[in-house]
Amino acid sequence: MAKPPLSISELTDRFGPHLNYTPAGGWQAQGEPDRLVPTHCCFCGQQCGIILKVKDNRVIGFEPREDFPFNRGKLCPKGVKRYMQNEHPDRLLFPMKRTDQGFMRISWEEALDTTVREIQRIQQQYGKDAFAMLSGVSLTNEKSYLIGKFARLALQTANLDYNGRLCMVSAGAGNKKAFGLDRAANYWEDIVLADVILVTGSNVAECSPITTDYIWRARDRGAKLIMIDPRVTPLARTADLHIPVRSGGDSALMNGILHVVIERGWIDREFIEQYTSGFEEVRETVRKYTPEYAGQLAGVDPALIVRAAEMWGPAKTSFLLHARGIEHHTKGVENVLSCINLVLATGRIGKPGCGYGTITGQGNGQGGREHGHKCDQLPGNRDITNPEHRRYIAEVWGVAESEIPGKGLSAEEIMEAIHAGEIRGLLSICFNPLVSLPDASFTREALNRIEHYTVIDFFLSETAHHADIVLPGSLHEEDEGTATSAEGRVIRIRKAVDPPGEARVDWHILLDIARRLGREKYFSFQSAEEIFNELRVASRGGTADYYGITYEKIEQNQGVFWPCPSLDHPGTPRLFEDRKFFTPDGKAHFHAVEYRPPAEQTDEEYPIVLTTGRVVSQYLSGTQTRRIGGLVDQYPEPLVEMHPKLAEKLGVKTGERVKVETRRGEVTLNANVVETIREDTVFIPYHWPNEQSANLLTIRALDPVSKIPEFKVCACRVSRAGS
Ligand SMILES: Nc1nc2c(c(=O)[nH]1)N[C@H]1C(S)=C(S)[C@@H](COP(=O)(O)OP(=O)(O)OC[C@H]3O[C@@H](n4cnc5c(=O)[nH]c(N)nc54)[C@H](O)[C@@H]3O)O[C@H]1N2
Ligand SMILES: Nc1nc2c(c(=O)[nH]1)N[C@H]1C(S)=C(S)[C@@H](COP(=O)(O)OP(=O)(O)OC[C@H]3O[C@@H](n4cnc5c(=O)[nH]c(N)nc54)[C@H](O)[C@@H]3O)O[C@H]1N2
Ligand code: SF4
Ligand SMILES: [Mo]
Repeated sequence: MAKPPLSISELTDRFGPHLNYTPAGGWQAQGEPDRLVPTHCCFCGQQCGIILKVKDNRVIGFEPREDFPFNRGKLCPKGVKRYMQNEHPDRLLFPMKRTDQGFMRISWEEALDTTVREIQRIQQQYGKDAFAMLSGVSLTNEKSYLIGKFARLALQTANLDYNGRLCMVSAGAGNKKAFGLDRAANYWEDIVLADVILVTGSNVAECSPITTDYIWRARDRGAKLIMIDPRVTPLARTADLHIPVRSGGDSALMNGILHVVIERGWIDREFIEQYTSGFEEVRETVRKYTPEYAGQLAGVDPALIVRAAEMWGPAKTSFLLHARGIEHHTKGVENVLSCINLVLATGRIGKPGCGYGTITGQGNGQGGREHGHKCDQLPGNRDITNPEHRRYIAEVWGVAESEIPGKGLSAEEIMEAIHAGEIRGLLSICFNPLVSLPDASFTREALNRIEHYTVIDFFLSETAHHADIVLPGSLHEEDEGTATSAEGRVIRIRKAVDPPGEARVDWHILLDIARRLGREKYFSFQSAEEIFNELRVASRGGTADYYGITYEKIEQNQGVFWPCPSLDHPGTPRLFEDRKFFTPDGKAHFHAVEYRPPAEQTDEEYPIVLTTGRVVSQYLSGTQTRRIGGLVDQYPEPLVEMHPKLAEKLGVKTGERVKVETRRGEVTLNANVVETIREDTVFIPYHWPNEQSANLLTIRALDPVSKIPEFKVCACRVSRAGS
């Protein structure tokens, strides 16, 4: 018997409200598209190619792009549903101000006037740096560049930072130290040619799903796969070797692997001598990291360390990939350097099938970390404290060098300064810190203290609830631009539709604020391409050199890999082929790394390791994906993953409530009892707000170099709820 039709509300729950259900039954045909717009997914750093189907200024559907060389027709569940944000009823359609009765619609005039008046009041009263800006790298390169310039020349504040501070900065700092340049060393085709692939701290199948395809293609050729993770993630279940490191043990573990590689003579002496520096110190340092000692520090069987060395050491080609699992630590930079040491010691970089890379996170996690919206950075990945770099950018911008503020506070430090009353005002775009910063109760306290807060977003995020003024910005497909993928490939994001209602293109809003601040002469851009052309010049001669990349060239070549220093340069898919590195002496640098414990270790009171991360169907703070019915269905609420032995001790089963407590706070969630996690560890995905927020538990401890928070390890206790 045919099932009765679902009610409208059931349909909306299941599929989201964008599809027009006709009471007569079935879906209303959306008709044939009048335009097809090739562009890219707005979510992760893989930047899969998609085609949006557009009819009457509405996105009515989409197809994956078969022609785009990275994903070749593949997409993950988020990519498939991304276009459902388009006509979502939660889209912000007009500016609003917060009143005692809730948010009230206001005019753009009033919204912008209030924002500018408050910026000026706060800066006059407390100084320029008392007004901060936070930004994000779901934004295009054009917007990232513009925001760097906007904060320095329109707001004239030093305090600009971005959400990549929670994401890419440990890798960035490690890459710069070792190679003098911050990008994956290879395009992903080199993964396919590797004989051994070592992946650490990355849940590839759920978080960079299309990378799985490259690893599988390598394995079809016989490649071996080593996965290092406290959980047996979906890809790890198929690995040749899985090492269940205890969160925080990575630098010891990598030192242990290198110890064995050196002892067995698997190093590349010629490469080390000619092209690197610092090896002797590393050799000295890892001498004591025997498999037994390293295994004890990392909480793993020493035999696994030996096995990993035996797989990596003699291989002819290899690829090492890592992600936030090793980077979200108070020693994130050291963890990254310990991985790079292994790659350099075996000399397997800059050749076909020989490579290294961090898997970037947000859509433009790569490009967004190059063009100057980091607190310590100017465009082209220049250093804001370097006088020569400052002079160059001052010239491009047409200002005196002294007009460019100095190094500002990093994202978490900005929140701490707001909490301390040192920063009084904030403008944020593309960042949801209440959900994504550690120690959410502290963040909430800070937001409650702020004197003025303006947000630019297309949905009312949890943080935006604290804003005084909300400005409706643009979705990915409502603006032109470029982004840079995990591979270092600069690609074109194309406009498909106009922003709905009174919503406006993000950068038009920034230009309007700059004009009202009396700084329009620095912001006369008429198009995204004009911004890009200035970015090209600003990046010229920097390590992230985009000068030779144009919109036309990107379109003709399915993307261009930077560095691309001149118009006739084809781009650089594989770095370091000429054995030249971008450090001052042209060599790759080893860095000796001693193991340090995490900021908070387990003890009698808090005996369990808490680690946090992601699930395939949700994205970051969830503002976008918690609004898409089909994705919510896949994983509707955060679960506490735990091993059956721990569950038995606590007397809980899957689906029963457990309380997880740390020194910062507590949450009560359902247990998910799985054999794929260490017995001493629990894992909670962080995509949910309020009482379901994993970040109520996490610790505000930062890496001293990169200033990334230690999301991946703190101490907790777990109990049956109500007991
Ligand atoms: N579905 C989905 N995909 C995404 C995102 C998303 O939110 N959802 N976000 C994007 C972004 S911005 C990012 S940054 C990436 C993140 O991508 P990943 O870094 O792959 O994702 P995470 O879940 O944060 O962490 C990865 C793994 O680290 C492990 N881990 C925890 N502690 C340690 C440790 O001490 N050592 C080691 N070796 N491993 C550890 C966890 O068990 C987890 O499996 O994903 C991108 N893609
Ligand atoms: N416990 C724990 N916490 C974590 C992590 C973890 O693993 N564990 N991971 C960290 C990592 S790696 C990351 S990257 C951060 C991410 O943390 P956030 O950056 O705070 O997360 P998003 O959800 O991307 O928030 C971005 C906001 O920008 C909006 N937005 C997206 N695109 C655009 C755009 O084009 N224009 C405008 N105007 N707005 C836009 C979205 O609607 C959303 O409200 O979270 C970090 N927090
Ligand atoms: S892998 Fe990333 S870019 Fe590709 S469809 Fe999924 S979320 Fe989008
Ligand atoms: Mo990230």
